[in-house]
Amino acid sequence: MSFGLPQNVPDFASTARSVEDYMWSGSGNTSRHNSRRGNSSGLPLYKDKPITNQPGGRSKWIVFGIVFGLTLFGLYKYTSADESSEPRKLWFGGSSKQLSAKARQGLIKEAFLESWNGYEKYGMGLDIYAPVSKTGRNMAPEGMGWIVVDCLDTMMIMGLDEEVKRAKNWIMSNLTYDQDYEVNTFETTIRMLGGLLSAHYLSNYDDAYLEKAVDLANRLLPAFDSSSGVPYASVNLKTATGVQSHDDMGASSTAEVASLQLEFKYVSKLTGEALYWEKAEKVMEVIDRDMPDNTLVPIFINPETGKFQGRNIRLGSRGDSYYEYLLKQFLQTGNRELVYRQMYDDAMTAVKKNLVQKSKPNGFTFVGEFDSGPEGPVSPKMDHLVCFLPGNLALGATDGYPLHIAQRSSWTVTQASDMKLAKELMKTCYEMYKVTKTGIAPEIAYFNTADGSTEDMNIKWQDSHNLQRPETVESLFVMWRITKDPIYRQWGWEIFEAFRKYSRLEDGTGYTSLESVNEIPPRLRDNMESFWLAETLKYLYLLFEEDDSVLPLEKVVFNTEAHPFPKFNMDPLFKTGWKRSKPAPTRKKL
Ligand code: DMJ
Repeated sequence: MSFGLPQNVPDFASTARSVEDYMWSGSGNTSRHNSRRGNSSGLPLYKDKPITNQPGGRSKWIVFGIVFGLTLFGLYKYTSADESSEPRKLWFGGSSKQLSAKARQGLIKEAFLESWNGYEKYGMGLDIYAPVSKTGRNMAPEGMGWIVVDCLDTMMIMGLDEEVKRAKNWIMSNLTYDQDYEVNTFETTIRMLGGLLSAHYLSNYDDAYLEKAVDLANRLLPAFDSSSGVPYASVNLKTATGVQSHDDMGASSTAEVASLQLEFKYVSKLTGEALYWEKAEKVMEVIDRDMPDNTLVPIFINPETGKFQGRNIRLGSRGDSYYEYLLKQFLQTGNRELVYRQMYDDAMTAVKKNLVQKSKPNGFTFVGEFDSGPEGPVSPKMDHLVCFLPGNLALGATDGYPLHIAQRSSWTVTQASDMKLAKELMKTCYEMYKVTKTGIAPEIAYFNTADGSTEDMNIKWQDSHNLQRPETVESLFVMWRITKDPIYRQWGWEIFEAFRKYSRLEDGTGYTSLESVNEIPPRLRDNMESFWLAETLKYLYLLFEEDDSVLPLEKVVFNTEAHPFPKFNMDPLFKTGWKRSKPAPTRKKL
């Protein structure tokens, strides 16, 4: 479990370098993101109200000048996020429509700072934080740095240098993985390993983060020591033993075993050690061997047999990021590993054929589920988690390039149909927010497909909570970058305004989850998920980033917890070590 110095420093092309240079050069650090500067020149307010020559004498002009000046100053204070982290009353009514993208970014950054400052003051270092009662607790005996590590790169992206320094200091002084504790393999990989790797990347390769990351990766590796190579749901970080799930008859979730690959392959690239790569890609080979003919996979897989378990198929919980990582594995290594592209394309074809449906009366496109296998009916249930899909489809159609550029090279029927579906689903995900009383989406919605329905979706009471999830704003960010259609920024802003109105604590010390999005005022649920800081606010912030060279989608891949990694060249050390077992038509029926 020892960490040696990286043997192979990645040969990132200048394209990826430019991202780091932007983040950390004089033009890319805090001052670059300083909304104070941006607002002073960027606010379009009053631009349509020129001062005209009217009667009234000099004193009238002086009074007007003072009032005008004070008004501008007031607006400037309202929208400048860097001035202080004190709570401030913000009106999100009609006037906010006038705000520039820069000003909006400032307000999103302010929401981040309120959340982080509250956490830092009342719960610094704790894994679970309850912002209403201002209490928290650890998961592992000495803590996992769950929130600190997960949100570190958001601070870097927002240019919060002082906060980054304090967070790094906490990590380096307090965080140890040498703990006799069982962690969830997937969550620890995407949040902690992913967070450390992207901090390493965005800090211009600060080895302190890499050293922690490799220590953690080594402690996670025993999770893959099952008979099949499919990882166990959990792993003990000290005793180096994988632990089978205590529920679900020992099965691991399909999304969980197939959403570790970006992280482990990047560790291989950074260290030059093939072991991480091999363990991660082996899982994909095992999945492919047992894949049913329609290429939609059940949400459980047994780590000992390597066989799928059960007949539940969905793109929501336990299924979601399997489909996301099929595409992103292909993108991460520069479109070289065609096997993942094929698996992704097959899966999307099957999703369109089997699970995509229209609601009544307004014809919203949604993705349903199979509760009992492909022969059974499609359940019209859609988790908010599925809202990663519009962005993912757009990413797959364009490889992350702007749409007009992607369309210039060969633009196939499949690409066009993926893009169309992306737009339709994006609208549906937005509607999941609009239909509720708070304007915030529930965890799950049920769509109506019967003639005569008066509403497109129903939200059951038990599904009406909100955990500050990121998927819709994640997709909005991707859709904006790819299409440049301003509607996606507008929708993202409305969603932010709703969070600002209903999830924010009145004393300005943070944001929290809700018991029901259909209750006014909503009862607060006393928990802030780490992905609020790591994903939701990061994607919202990037949605209003004016400079497209900040984390460009054609050059970076975001892991499923919104941690950006650079795309990289596999040569000379790595290659795809397996081939697909059979073409789709000759596969078994589920
Ligand atoms: C995050 O941990 C990740 O985005 C994961 O893929 C799904 N669940 C949460 C956010 O909702």
